Amino acid sequence: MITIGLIGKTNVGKSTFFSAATLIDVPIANRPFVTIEPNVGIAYVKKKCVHVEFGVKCNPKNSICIGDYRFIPVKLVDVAGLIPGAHEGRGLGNKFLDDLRKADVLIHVIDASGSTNEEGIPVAPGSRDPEEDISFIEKEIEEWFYSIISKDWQKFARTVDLSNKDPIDELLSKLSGLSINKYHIIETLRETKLENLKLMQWSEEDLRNFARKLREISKPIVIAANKADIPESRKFIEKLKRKYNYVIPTSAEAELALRKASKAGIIEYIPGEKDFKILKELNPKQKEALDYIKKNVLEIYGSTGVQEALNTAVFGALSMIVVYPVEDEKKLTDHNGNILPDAILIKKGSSPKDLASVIHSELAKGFLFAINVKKKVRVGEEYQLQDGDVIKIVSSTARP
Ligand SMILES: Nc1nc2c(ncn2[C@@H]2O[C@H](COP(=O)(O)OP(=O)(O)OP(=O)(O)O)[C@@H](O)[C@H]2O)c(=O)[nH]1
Ligand SMILES: [Mg+2]
Repeated sequence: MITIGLIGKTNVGKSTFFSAATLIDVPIANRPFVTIEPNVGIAYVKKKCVHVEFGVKCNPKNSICIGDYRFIPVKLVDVAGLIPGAHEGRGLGNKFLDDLRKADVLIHVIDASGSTNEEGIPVAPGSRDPEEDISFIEKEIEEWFYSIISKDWQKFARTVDLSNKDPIDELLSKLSGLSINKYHIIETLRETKLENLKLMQWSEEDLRNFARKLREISKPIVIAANKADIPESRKFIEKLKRKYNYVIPTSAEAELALRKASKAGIIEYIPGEKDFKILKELNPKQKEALDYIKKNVLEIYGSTGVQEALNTAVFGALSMIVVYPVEDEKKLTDHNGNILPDAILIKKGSSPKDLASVIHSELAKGFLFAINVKKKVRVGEEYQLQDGDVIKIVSSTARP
């Protein structure tokens, strides 16, 4: 399962984001260092379900379908917050970043309203420029990568250089557990122009460049510009959007309130939507809270942004698509008769055989061809899967 890590300065709303996305109750408070041990839970990315195109009703097994949308599970990890100098041991240090080793992508939650100083202590909205938080956090993440890579480097480099071993394989095993694959290493070596240099010849600067690039490639970052409900955030968000690739205004607090109200049956709300329906008589406090969300979040940004941030991490930063494998291409079912049971997240550019290996290695071993069910054509290994494809795999090795 894809793992998304939440990182950021302390007291910016990481745990609020986590709780809103997973509906797991965790400690949240307006002071630094509330979270110490990581919180792990299941969140969902959202895509228009392919059942709509076929005009059928689906029976989801590995995911959930609400209205026209398929919600596909991903793992979400919320960790303790950082302050500048964490790698030198300030605040809680940065050792807990090890809880993010398995993350495939990071959502960097910032206080876009500028209402917490560099130590995470509450200050008047607008008084801290959130851009400064982005640079120090990225530096801390880089330091963390660097410390893992540079550990015992001299010895490692000498051993690899003096042996006949492939440096790429050796780097891969040195970094195992960091959710890094061969492609990440090859790409990093190419971009840092280190591919033809012996490891022993790498300078300190080369090692730093390698660490920085590897982080960018193996754990891309999406920025959740949180506390977007506070008016002071608007000017900062405009500025950030011009400078960074993925900046999603979020109000984790609004999403948490809407999800809780929906669970309690007070409103009807589908995560990521721009509106909700009131189902019950509201008390004045509830009415005030929902009006605030409508006026300061939904009417301005079109959603609370939490779903969009999750979606951007998976479909944007990780370039994943959704594919629906079926066993019966006429009925769109698995062998138990479930219609469109599974929605699989897979990298853009993957082939039907890649899909087979995601489902089961046996299925991939005997891969013969696949059927593109929408187009009603046979496709081979060379076919590039498209988002929303429904695929039947034909293999000589039976499915276990
Ligand atoms: N206005 C506003 N406040 C928010 C939002 N999200 C979180 N908060 C508040 O920000 C404070 C910190 O929230 P947490 O979720 O505990 O922050 P954290 O980043 O997990 O903090 P630590 O675990 O202590 O590092 C709480 O008072 C939240 O209610 C938001 O979208 N808007
Ligand atoms: Mg927290």
